[in-house]
Amino acid sequence: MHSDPYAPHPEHKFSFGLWTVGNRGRDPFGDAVRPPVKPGDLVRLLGEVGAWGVNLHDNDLVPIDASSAYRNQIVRDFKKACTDQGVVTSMVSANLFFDPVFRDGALTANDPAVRAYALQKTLRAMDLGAELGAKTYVIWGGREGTETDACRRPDDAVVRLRDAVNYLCEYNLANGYGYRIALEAKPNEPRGDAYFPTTGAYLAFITTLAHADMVGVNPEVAHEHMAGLNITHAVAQAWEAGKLFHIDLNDQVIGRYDQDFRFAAANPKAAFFLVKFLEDVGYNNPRHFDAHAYRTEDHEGVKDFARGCMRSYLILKDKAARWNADPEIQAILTEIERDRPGVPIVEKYSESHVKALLAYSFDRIEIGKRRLPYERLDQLTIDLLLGVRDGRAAGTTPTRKAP
Ligand code: GCO
Ligand code: MN
Ligand code: MN
Repeated sequence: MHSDPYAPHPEHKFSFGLWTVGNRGRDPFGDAVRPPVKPGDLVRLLGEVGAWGVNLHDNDLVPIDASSAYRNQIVRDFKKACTDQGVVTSMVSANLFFDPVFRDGALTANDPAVRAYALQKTLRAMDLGAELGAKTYVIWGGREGTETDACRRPDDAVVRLRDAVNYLCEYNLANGYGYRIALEAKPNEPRGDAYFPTTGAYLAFITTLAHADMVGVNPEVAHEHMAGLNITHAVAQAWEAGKLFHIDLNDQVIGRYDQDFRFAAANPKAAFFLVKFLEDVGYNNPRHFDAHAYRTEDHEGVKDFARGCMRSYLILKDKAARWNADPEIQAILTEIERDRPGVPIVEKYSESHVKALLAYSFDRIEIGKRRLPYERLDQLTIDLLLGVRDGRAAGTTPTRKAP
């Protein structure tokens, strides 16, 4: 019997939002093409395709006007569906973008009552998630932005969001929820301009919070691509800062509308470097596919979409292992950073180091002659990705740590 080497397992921590597999294919020009599916049935779909976790906004599960008795019934049924399917609730969030009350923003809106309502809704979403066992709380400021900057000073929005996140951290502590709060940036859509357009902007913001240790980021492939940026660079900076709490995997052609394509569907090479990075560093938080099936698909197609996200991740993970074990690739990597005897140490400042550095005479011309065979290196990568290079040589182990 052959077991599928690209089959998902719980240790991969693959998760999907109710809004992703439940997406009905509505877009600004056309109505829904798929019938609504109940949350319990979406969990069954996730169990069937082999996902580990489910994520939700409060109102993906509980209607915005539900009575508390109805809410409790829904939560009970949902918990049962999760237990039956062996699917965990991984992440929760509050929907602060759909209802008309949030048309001017939520936590940064001008009307103090809107801000207070948004905060109350978030506290209740945190209660809901805690009841379901979620450990990650995501804040995506869908409506926190503008079409015209005449409406408020942008630094007021920064202050309002800081006050709100500080408040939520206190609530998290007071209730012993143990959430890790992850901030998700997006440059635009649905607003003309969002206040925290990139992961880098949030990384800077986090350092100004009262409980900075509790707060990290949730970078999304499509969002960095929409801004024309390199997702792997953003993720690497977050990782290095100890802030990569969660990740939204999908795909997006730069310069297009907010596409939310299946992971690796549009830019497989960029997806490869991202997966390779996550695997090289040992990222072990949830891997969330925040995407949806093409509008042309039906319910079966939604399963193809979900399976495809996970399968592409695992194929790229296998390619990354091959890349790391490829002797020719590794030889190039070793050569391009080979030490040169006698060159002064620059990693750490000290009086003697600086003296040695200032006294050293560099042969600039000679140094500049080292070959940097990146054409060859990139082509080897392409050969490997396109399947004409195996990447592993028999009996070969990597000679250096993964870069
Ligand atoms: C988007 C966002 C959302 C968020 C979600 C969780 O572009 O709409 O990516 O899908 O991730 O609201 O907070
Ligand atoms: Mn998105
Ligand atoms: Mn997202």
